[in-house]
Amino acid sequence: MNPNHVTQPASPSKARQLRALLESPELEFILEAHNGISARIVEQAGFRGIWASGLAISAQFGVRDSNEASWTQVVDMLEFMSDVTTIPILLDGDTGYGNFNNMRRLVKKLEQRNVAGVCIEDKIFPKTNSFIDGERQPLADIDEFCGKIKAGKDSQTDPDFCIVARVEALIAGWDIHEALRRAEAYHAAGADAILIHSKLSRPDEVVAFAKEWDNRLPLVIVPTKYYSTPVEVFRAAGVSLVIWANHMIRASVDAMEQVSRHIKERESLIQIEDQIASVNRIFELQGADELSRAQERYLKHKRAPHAIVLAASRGRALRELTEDRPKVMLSIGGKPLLRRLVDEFKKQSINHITVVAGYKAEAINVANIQLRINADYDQTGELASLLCAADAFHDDMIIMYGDLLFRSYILHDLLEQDSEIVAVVDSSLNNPHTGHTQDLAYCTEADNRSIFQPPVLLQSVRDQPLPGDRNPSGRWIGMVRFRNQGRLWLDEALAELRRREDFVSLGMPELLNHLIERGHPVRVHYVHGHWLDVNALADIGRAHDFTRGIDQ
Ligand code: SPV
Ligand code: MG
Repeated sequence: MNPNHVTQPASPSKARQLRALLESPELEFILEAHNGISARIVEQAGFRGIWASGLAISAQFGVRDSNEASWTQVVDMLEFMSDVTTIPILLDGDTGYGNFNNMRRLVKKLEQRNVAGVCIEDKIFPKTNSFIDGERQPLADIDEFCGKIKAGKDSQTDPDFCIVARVEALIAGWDIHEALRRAEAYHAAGADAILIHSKLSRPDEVVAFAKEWDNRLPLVIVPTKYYSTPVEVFRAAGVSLVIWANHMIRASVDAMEQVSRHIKERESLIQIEDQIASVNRIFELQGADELSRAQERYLKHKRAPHAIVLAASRGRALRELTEDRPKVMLSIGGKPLLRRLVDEFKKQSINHITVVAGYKAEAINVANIQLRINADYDQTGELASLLCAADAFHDDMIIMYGDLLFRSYILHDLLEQDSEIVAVVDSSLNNPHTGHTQDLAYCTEADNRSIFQPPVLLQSVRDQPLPGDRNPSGRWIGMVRFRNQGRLWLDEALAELRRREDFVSLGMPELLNHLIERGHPVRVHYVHGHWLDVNALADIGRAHDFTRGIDQ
């Protein structure tokens, strides 16, 4: 047989799994859960089934176990529980929430939510928990209850869906004969299993019932009151399934009471932090990993670039304004330059932002950035700073000077370009909003300011005009994007430039020129004004005006 054609058997349906638990010759156990997270915990603990307890679900809603929560609210909760688990859920369906007709609709809705079965008890709607005045609770008319079982069985579409008939005769103070009479009637009506309930602290009546019942149908028990009985006793009595019915809700209530009291009294989290589940554990239970994997798979094409911001210099020309902070922490229009830059990145969904700081790095307190430090900032240039962020290099990244202010569309439009390297060049050489940068850009074509401009390549970036009568086409604004192959060219260029003796004095223009000399195309993305950089005192006023324009 071709091994490639060996298929894994599909895992059995949840209803089939529940049926297998009920019908297996072994003693099986299921544990209560009351919401999505507790259901997940029960499955992860190794249980092969979940008891969706009426007591626990009503308790987690903060209401009584007296049908105060509507049945649709219960079913909504079951949907969450069912969606996050692979093991079967047996719903504690109280009395079926009404008559035979309500039971039909309940079964239909449970099957739609992949709930494996329902247990209904022979009491009257609205019911009360069996442990509250159980002996005073009237039992259902046997024929009426049998009709409900039949209606449920007739409306299920999956033959494995299970209906467990719960006999409350012992709870209500009747004897074992009444319990047996009812169990037999429910059996005849089509029930898949009988749950015999007892509120005694010893298992005697349950064991006596089991003996008489003699496995005519699988037998289910709930040893909440006779909890000290060793399970061997149940095994010997031929019980099929034990329901640990309320222990997750009780455990969580106890934990929540202790923690809330502690935090209230101490006004501190220090003692408590290690005693409770970590936030990461919560993420784990929510399946955060699966979402990350799905994002990798489905959002790949949208993966946002990383950003690297060069922000190591003091900005000496700004004099005392930068005495206690680097230039990027100057407040312009009420916000530090770097905060503005980070906001611009975030607007474009760029959340991985690495800032290379140097001068007064400790004064940088902008959230959502990763900081790298160029300790030699006053002896070195931009490329040395760039190398400090080499660990954050990415196959799609924007490198930018930290003192830039620009309108959002500039970065947005840069992200629309799909070349390997794209440099943003401002063609408005006389732009009054432009600072004194001398990064003059010589390009293969001037900006014709039309959308039909053929591709333009950068030829060089200079801080002085070239001799002769050739005019620069604009200024490189200090923003460049490297993608895919472009990132590899960047790595290679940096490795080569590093070997130069004057490496420590090199800046970004030398890097661009080196790439061009190596024959790598650096595409030009033209803009026309709408940006400035802050280099000198005179720029500050302009920067304030500029931000007034964009903050409105
Ligand atoms: C429940 O868990 O809601 C039950 C079992 O019905 S008991 O509370 O023991 O009646
Ligand atoms: Mg109940």
